[in-house]
Amino acid sequence: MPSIKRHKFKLSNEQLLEMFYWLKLIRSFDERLGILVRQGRVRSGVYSSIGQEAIVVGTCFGLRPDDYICPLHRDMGTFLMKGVSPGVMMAQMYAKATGLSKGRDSALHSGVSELGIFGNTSMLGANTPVAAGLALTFKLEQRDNVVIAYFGEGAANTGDVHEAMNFAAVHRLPLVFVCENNIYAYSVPIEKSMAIEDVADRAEAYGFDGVAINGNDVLAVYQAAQGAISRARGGDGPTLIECKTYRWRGHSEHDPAFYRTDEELAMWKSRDPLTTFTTYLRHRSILTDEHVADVDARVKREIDEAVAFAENSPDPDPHDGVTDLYA
Ligand SMILES: Cc1ncc(C[n+]2csc(CCOP(=O)(O)OP(=O)(O)O)c2C)c(N)n1
Repeated sequence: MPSIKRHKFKLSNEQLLEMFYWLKLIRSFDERLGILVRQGRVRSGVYSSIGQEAIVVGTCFGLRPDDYICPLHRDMGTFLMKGVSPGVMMAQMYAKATGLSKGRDSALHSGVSELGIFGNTSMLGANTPVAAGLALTFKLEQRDNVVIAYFGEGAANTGDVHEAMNFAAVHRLPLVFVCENNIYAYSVPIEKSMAIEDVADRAEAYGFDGVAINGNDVLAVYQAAQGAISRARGGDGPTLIECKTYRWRGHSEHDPAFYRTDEELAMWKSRDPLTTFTTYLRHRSILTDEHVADVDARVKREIDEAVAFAENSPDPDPHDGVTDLYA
């Protein structure tokens, strides 16, 4: 079986700087959301991805517009990277009429088919059989598109995920499974839900490659994702990439996360994906103080504008509650 680590996918300095921008934008968007929640401005549940941004950026970077993603509740950044504007995303979190679902749902249940985003449901893991269905469509229509299905290590233990992996393997579907292993499923630590070390080991049992990588290293994620994507496009079937990571905030903004220690959090903060990548770019003289100031200013402006857009957007019209329904 070919190894997903065999190939090296080159990135230009411009692309590396673009990755830096995305990491910063997603981090800052999440930080601002945390503040807005405390100010009572946000109506949606907020599931911060701070600390996990390298997974989103490393997997979405270079995806084609007509490739599909099936994100999980923590993957707000994938929406931004797939082309949803920060303003519309913020309006979604405010449940305003200008948001993705026009104020109908909380947070990340919306999809945008023109952008290749399939909205998730609250049943965790249930997005993976849907992703397999999408990938089957691509295969039947002989399109060389791929699907990325994201799920947590908690969701990895649901029956849906096992069925999706088996089905994807049998039909050699163009599907990349990305497990965001952040150690906790809400308050449940991984050792209380799995008897093995790596979720990635399960792939072999279904008949495809699985790899466990440092999910806080955006370049490691990118290399693994590109390998898996190119194999999927080439008809070689699915891959499982397990990204080891950690969420800095609680499960959601209403969770103070008393179930973990300050020392553990401090240790993971020392592995900050943004700081690590910044150091890498600086060492290679790709990133200068001027670049950092430019990106910071751009990101701040974009988020300020997004907040202003959401604040100034109308609330949904109650009559719209019965439009766009299927009977
Ligand atoms: C099928 C299902 N079981 C239980 C829940 C309740 N629940 C909501 S979030 C959560 C933890 C999810 O952990 P994980 O899948 O690891 O993703 P993470 O939130 O850590 O990114 C649970 C158990 C759910 N939403 N769906």
